[in-house]
Amino acid sequence: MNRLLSRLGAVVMAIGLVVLVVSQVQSAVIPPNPMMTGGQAGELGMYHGMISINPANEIVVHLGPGMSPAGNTPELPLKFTPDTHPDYTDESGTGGPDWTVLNGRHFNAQLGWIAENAGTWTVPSGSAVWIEPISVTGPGTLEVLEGGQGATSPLLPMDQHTLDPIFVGGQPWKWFDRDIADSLNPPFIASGSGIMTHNWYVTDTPGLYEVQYRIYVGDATTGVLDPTYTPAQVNVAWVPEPASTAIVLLGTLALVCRRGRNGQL
Ligand SMILES: [Cu+2]
Repeated sequence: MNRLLSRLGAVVMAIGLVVLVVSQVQSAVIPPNPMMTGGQAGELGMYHGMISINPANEIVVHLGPGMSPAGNTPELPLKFTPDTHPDYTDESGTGGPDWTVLNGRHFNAQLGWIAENAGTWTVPSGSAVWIEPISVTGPGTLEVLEGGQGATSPLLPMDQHTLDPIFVGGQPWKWFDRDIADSLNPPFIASGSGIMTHNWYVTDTPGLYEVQYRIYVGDATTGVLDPTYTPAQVNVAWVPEPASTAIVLLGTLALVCRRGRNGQL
């Protein structure tokens, strides 16, 4: 009887091990998404460019921290998650993104574009609000991959990210399309905070990156600027997380010392 029980125990343990291994293989590993994770490890908190248009047809953008379920108060510069993060999985089989594009790379998705005072302003039918990088500086290449839009958008629900490259060659990217907003159910007006989009900033060369954006109203298809609206400009910066910041600081110090010797300061 005892032998039977111990054999039974061994079989149960073996099944348990198989279940454990299979579940580990199948479990999704997704990056810390500041806009939807609720305190997931590595979640840095949202940082927003809050966009509105005032009665004088001027675009107004306020930069500031958004919600952080982990209790963080994010501020500029935003912090890249280092390339030592876990290997993320391809979720395209279940309708999600293929997160493997982030593996082995430094990335950040804290910056979200969001409507301020949604419902109190709009643009004409056929028009859209576009975001355009007019200056990008940094030690390497900064790629931007398209993230998910607000939960009320039929284009890109919050949990769906195309991860398509955007801003390629300085191209503008459409954030708010009047006619799509009008077709929303519930309508854009009722969504309160409006359409939120967090794109993914990715690089293989960590360091200080600064992007100057122009936010303007233009044709919803061509992106050609409508001069009856005054564009806004904002600057956003990214640096490595503190662990790797020391290396960058050392590099900067070395550069300052060298410049000092050369009399260039
Ligand atoms: Cu957000």
